Amino acid sequence: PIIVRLEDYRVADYLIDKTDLSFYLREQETWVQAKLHIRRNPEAGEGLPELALNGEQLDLLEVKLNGQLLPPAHYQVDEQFLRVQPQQEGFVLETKVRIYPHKNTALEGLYQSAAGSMYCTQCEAEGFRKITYYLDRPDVMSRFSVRITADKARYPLLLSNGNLIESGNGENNSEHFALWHDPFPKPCYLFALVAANLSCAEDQFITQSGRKVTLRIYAEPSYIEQVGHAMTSLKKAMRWDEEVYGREYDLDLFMIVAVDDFNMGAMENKGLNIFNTSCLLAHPQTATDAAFQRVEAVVAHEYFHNWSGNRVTCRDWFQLSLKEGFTVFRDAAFSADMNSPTVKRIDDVRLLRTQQFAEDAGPLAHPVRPSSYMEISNFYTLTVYEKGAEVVRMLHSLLGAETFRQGSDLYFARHDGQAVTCDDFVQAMQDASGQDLTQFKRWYSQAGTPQLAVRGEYLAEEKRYLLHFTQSCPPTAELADKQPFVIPVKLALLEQQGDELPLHLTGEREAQGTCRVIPITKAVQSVCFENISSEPVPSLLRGFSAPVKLDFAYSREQLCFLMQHDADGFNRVEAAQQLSLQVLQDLITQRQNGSPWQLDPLLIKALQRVLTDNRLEAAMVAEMLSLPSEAWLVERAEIANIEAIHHAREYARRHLADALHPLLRARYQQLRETSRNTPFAASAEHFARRALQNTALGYLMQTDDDQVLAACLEQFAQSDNLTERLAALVALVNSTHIQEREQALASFATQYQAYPLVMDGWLAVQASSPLYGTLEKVRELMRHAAFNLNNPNRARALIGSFCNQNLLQFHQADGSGYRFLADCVLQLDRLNPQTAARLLTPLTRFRKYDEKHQALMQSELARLQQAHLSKDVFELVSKSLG
Ligand code: BAL
Ligand code: ZN
Repeated sequence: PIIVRLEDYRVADYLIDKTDLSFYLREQETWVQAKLHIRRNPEAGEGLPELALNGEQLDLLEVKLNGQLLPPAHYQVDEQFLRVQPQQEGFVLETKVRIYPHKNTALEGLYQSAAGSMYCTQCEAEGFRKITYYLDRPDVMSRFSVRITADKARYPLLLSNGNLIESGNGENNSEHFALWHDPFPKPCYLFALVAANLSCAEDQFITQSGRKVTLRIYAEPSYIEQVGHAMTSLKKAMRWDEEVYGREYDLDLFMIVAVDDFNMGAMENKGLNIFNTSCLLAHPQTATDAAFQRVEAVVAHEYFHNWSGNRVTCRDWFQLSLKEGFTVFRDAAFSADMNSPTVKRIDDVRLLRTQQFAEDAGPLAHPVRPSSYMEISNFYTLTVYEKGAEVVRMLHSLLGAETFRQGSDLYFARHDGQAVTCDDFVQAMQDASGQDLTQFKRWYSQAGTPQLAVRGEYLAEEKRYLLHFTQSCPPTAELADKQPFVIPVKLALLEQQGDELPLHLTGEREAQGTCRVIPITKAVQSVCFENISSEPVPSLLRGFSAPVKLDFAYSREQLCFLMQHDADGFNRVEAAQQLSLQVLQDLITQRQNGSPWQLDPLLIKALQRVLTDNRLEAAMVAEMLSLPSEAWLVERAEIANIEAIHHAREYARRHLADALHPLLRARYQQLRETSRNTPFAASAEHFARRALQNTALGYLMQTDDDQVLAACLEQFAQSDNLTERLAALVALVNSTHIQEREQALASFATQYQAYPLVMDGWLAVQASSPLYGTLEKVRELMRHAAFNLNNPNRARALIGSFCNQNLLQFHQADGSGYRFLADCVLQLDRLNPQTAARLLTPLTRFRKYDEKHQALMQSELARLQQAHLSKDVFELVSKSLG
């Protein structure tokens, strides 16, 4: 495959001012006619070069130039391009092609979902070229008119972007048509089409300038009862974007369509978002609290793209983080405002630290703005999205909220209607703030997770406290020697009572507040605080103010102190996590050395205090009680011994459960009682209650207490919501109560067989269970009616959960888990390369394991390399093997 490089970027030779498309959707084939009003790009230089339109998997039927049929000798067509030699600066090119949406299992371009009951599209990044010949690149923006003709009875609903201009009967009586026009020029990756028979939920929104916008969410009739939360979320997001960013919606109609078969979570097509049902449907009985929060976040994310992505888009795909990093940052701030900001931040940092840090440390590490790719679909990564959002978040911290808003206003005003770069975004922030952000931009070009080592030094006689910072960043494929980053460190100093000290830096006239953001810009840098009368405990990197690995040698007593006193909620929980991490690392070493278990009683005491502190919010208690995940323990290890990690963590859970039993039980009973007597609500308070209740239940089920089993069964049978029911099921599946477990699994399957998304949970629970989700069980479930390899959600729920959540079984010493994944990837690659490539991730993380495991993982990658692979999987395999 060809490697595409950022340095080779050139402006397009031609532009397409107007795009008129006609679709004829017929049973076994679809015809697409395109009429493109093309002109020479004045920025591209002299002369009339050849026009090369992208096109893949298209049967070309006809080409016309300025209305004249072009004989085949006057154009060239191959598997990737249609080439024509223009004779004028401006001309009209028409093509007619035939495509086969019913055979499209890759779910890119135009395809049929839900067993053929609907047509839908996914064009980002390069799916449009599978629909018609076009300049499929984001810097070519065009005004689209789209005419769709299809069978009236089967597809009564015909949708595209923008406004409906006309509709009526087709030439053929059984058919009808709709004509849509989108007044906003857009790149073709934002094109969308839907033809289906769906129900609709309708609402409206009055914008800040008083315009009425009609809101429609379309879903299968059996799903329509589950879209209310999405609609509420949409209206909240529209209001929030006006209030926080001054962004108003710009069309009279905003539509969302839910589809079953979708590679991504959702897609921000102009005026016509298409959503994976997993990110749109939410009803208490069929969606967990996590799903409620995901729906709210993704609905907002796609809506926010209308400005950060659509009105201002990317010049090329290397700039993907321009829209994704910024939009993830925006949706995270929205979710924080709608729910608990601390919990939201903890969740985001957890994902970043386990998954993105692992990506940064593996063979697929790449900068937030990558410099080359074979297949752009492989770059919809945690680095581009999550680390990209952290980069924007750091700008927000460094500039302050007000100046950041001025920068964002300037960015939107300056670039509205344009396709721009990450540099343009930073430039707007620089111009608005007057701060030189040249060094800051290294975050976009250097991959790898920086390490930030910090040492405190107290000078009693001088009443000074110094913090010595040393930053470094491991080499990655694109760059060995990294230049220092700008690392904003938000910090406070706590005196012995736990109060924050005034922060007076040497050289300043007076103290400025008690919590500050200090930019660390050099490889080695010290910061000195004046008037410190006794040695403080620093609260560093508050709210995780930079995506770095912080290393400060906290004693366990200091961590207990921070757990009790830190005013920063994130760091308070972080202290608990760091304490648990230290204790677990002791246990892992004990397991590896064959020495007896010795769990540091300090952790028990600290958690007892957490459970008895009545002022502590339930959400905080739940977070502090949760032990670091196996994935995080892997990330923290030099060489991860999964067996030791798993058993050490299980030992800690059992030991803590016994030690905290009375407190956990009392708390559980009280919370379950409240849940029983309170109707479900999707609110932060309810999420927190259920989180703590379920955490307590998880611990309690580690103990031999028949009353706990009874309580678990009661919760499973009587809860009014899926969060409680599923948590009880997880506890049962991971218990030794075989009969109860089997009964629960069977009754769950009967109850929810008509709800594929709930059955995904059922598959995932079994695949994730180290006791139960053995490989044989997973293979058996692949033959279950609830599973279907063609559907990405099912593949992720079963295969993805086994390989990512069930580390003990996946990393079995005989390599059977690795072989299983490689087999699945091979099979899926023939159907859906994007999803196959995504599933492969765990095999690419081999660097973390011992030689034996590494060899087994690499031999599966090598086996894959011998096969006929898609570009997607080939790129990951070849880069992993180096
Ligand atoms: N643009 C692809 C899906 C998303 O990030 O919104
Ligand atoms: Zn996005």
